[in-house]
Amino acid sequence: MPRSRPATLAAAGLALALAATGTASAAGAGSGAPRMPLLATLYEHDHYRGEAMPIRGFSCTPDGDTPVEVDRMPDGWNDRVSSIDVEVRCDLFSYEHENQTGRSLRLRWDMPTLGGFNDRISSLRILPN
Ligand SMILES: [Ca+2]
Ligand SMILES: [Ca+2]
Repeated sequence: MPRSRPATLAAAGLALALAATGTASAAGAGSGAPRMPLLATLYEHDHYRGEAMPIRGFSCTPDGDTPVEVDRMPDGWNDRVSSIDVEVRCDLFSYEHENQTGRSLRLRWDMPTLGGFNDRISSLRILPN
């Protein structure tokens, strides 16, 4: 009887170790998984300065990939974007309001300034060009 207790504790310790390993490997797989291609990078200030927000999704190839739509900007990014780096093969439509409404601006290449769209962008759609 005195022997069964340590055995039970050892088994419990093993189960804990396995659980911890499982959690760690799941997190590792997540961070090590291949990333979606970069489609565009949005910047807080003009000329690609300040905080940057990358947008990833299906690559901009014309073989049936779904357009990437950002119906509303992530927290802190509404009406903030001042320059955009658009990856080759992508067309980026930026919109004044959420859900691709309001005035729109089509960007086919990098834009160091956004003119009338400065600090106004509230949604996006990205298509192969
Ligand atoms: Ca800005
Ligand atoms: Ca807006």
